[in-house]
Amino acid sequence: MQVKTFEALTMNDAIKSVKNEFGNDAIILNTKEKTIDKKNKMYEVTAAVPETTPSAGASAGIAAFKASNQSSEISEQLSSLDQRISNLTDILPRKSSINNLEGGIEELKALLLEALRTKENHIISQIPKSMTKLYRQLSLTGIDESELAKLITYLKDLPDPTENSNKIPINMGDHYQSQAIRWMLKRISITPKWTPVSGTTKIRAFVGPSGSGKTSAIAKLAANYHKQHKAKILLVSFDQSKLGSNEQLRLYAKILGVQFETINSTKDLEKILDKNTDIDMVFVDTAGRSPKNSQLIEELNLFQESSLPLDFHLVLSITEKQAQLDRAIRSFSALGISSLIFTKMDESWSYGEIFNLSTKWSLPLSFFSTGPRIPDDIERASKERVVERIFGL
Ligand SMILES: Nc1nc2c(ncn2[C@@H]2O[C@H](COP(=O)(O)OP(=O)(O)OP(=O)(O)O)[C@@H](O)[C@H]2O)c(=O)[nH]1
Ligand SMILES: [Mg+2]
Repeated sequence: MQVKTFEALTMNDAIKSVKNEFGNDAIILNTKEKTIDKKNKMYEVTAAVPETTPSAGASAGIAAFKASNQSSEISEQLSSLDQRISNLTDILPRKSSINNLEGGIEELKALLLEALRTKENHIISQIPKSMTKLYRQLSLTGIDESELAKLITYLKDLPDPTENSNKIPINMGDHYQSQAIRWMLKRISITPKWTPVSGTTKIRAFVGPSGSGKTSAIAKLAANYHKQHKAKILLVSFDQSKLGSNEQLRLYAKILGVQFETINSTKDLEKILDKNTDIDMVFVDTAGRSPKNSQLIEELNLFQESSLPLDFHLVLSITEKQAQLDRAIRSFSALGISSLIFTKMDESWSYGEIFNLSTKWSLPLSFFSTGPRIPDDIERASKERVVERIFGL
């Protein structure tokens, strides 16, 4: 209970003050008349009000009541919000569990790496010490695990060279390297030379992913066969992919002084060859096709339907990842690939992919492009060159 004494010059004013401050529930406890001087008097009213009752006048009381009502609504809403938030935090992973998860992933990574290391160490531990340098070197140059496993088995099965060495010391590391080179040489296949035969027209279409070096390779080969073999060359562009896409080859043909034609169909080529029966070699340049777009690759099938004796040669840049190159071979193999041409050999550090892919797909190698210069930067593929690059000889 709150008790207070109110003073006023009239009793009425004193009661009003009580009502204003304590409201209608105020209880008058006492009234007193006080003489100030001869003329003036003061009235004192002592009133009390319960603690819960609104503590101001009527309007203040209503306002206070409303405010208390609103605040109870707000506090209800707040508590439901609180509940929802606490439900959400129950569902959401706590920081500690995220930390645990991250820790778990790190642990898994470490385990995986450890497993890989153990696997490699296991393979290495299984092979004689004199073979480990060779294993690591070939692994670094990109030779596939499965090929390496085959090589190691082959090397292990070889007769011990020290038995017939007449006590002359043998460097086993060198021995295994030369045996590995022989093993590789046997497994790489190279196309027969593209020697022009007079009276026959050989048509070769260069296909491959965009920018792999098809047009450049054709220009280089045309220049070389034209100059060195005096072959009658026809350069054909079957590339309507973009405006002016034929122009690059047209220009090369002009510089080299060889015939150039553009075609839109195999019929066009048949007509051109009917009129030019003395042509020895035809190089057909095609638009770059993404291995992802099988429809574009299938378009080239129309060459199969014609009676023209045409071979497809897949031009691949060695700077691409092996998975990408593998995908390209898979996609273009529907055409029936006769050989692989690897370009940008000057821009790569690892050559194991050449061995992996040609052996995996049993595809012979025909040419290596060793730089951008036309006509110099091209060479006929050879087993020795592959091995030389792989072993860094
Ligand atoms: N460093 C290097 N660059 C090369 C080699 N071969 C081609 N190039 C460059 O690669 C780029 C593309 O060569 P192109 O011959 O136009 O390739 P493409 O396959 O005909 O390209 P698209 O017709 O667009 O599919 C050019 O800048 C060439 O100079 C090579 O062996 N080494
Ligand atoms: Mg091109």
